Amino acid sequence: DDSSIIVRDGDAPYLDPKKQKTAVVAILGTPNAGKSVMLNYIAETKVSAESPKRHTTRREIRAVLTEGDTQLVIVDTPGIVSEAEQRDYEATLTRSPWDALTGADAALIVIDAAKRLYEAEHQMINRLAKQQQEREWFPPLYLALNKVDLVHPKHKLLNLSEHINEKLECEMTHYTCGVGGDGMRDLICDLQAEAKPRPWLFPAEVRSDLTFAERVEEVIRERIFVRFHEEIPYEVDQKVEEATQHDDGTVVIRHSVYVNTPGQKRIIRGKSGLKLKALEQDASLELTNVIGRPVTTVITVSVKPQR
Ligand SMILES: Nc1nc2c(ncn2[C@@H]2O[C@H](COP(=O)(O)OP(=O)(O)OP(=O)(O)O)[C@@H](O)[C@H]2O)c(=O)[nH]1
Ligand SMILES: [Mg+2]
Repeated sequence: DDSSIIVRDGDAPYLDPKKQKTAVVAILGTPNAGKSVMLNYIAETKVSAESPKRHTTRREIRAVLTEGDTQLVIVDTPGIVSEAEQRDYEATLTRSPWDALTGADAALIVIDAAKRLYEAEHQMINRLAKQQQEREWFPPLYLALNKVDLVHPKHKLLNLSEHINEKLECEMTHYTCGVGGDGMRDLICDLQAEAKPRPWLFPAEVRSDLTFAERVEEVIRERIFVRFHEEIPYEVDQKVEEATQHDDGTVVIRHSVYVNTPGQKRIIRGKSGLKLKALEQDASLELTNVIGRPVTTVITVSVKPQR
């Protein structure tokens, strides 16, 4: 039973619910824009898997930051794709990324400023603009032009900002580097200012809406996305079998990974099981950071039973 192991990654004092303020912020953007990196930066810990591959995030994940009287609940979403791709892609998701706007106090639109705008970005911006014009109330939009570290010369950012702001009414445009943190504090302050007097949705010390097992899975999923290619990261099923905390504080996690074919199993194990060993070490390191205690991860790979 892993319920006794609590991920303690925040420490905020008690506050009378009548004095509490809350803002729910949906993050929207095309695949690979850096949404999950931004969410993890705000949460100050790894909540959502981040990787260089498109479609790393497949479902909504909430991260929580409670500072002073204000709780920010940031909703990570799967990337928004072009209309041509949308039908097939959204069929693989339980919820459309757009659904996150419902009930949000604000939306954070993340754009990869280091590449040009493609069909998916144009269509996303146009759809937001249309909804903004048509609806009586639409959540205030904050624009993050992300990956500024990769943009040279910097005046390109102003052109991009002007272009988007002509179409979309944004409260503020931020220039951010999600990996380095540039521009992130100002952005967080703006989002906190959207908080309304309302009891917090999560206890102050909680950093996400994921269970312990889900957080472990998300970290291991990320390491699989980073280390394995083609269809493999998209096809694995995962299960935390057991998490045991020893008297000395160390945690041992037994984790199963299921793949579709014996070939995929061979790739994940690698020659003499070396790839799997590296994955275990990598996951252990990352989980040690997240849980704040030394973690040993043992991963078993099996082929899914054929129907
Ligand atoms: N150089 C640079 N890289 C960044 C920045 N932000 C994110 N990245 C990288 O961009 C890649 C994608 O980041 P994610 O946060 O996983 O992207 P995402 O928008 O969540 O993507 P999906 O979940 O697939 O929709 C990762 O390799 C990140 O390290 C940034 O500010 N600068
Ligand atoms: Mg993501």
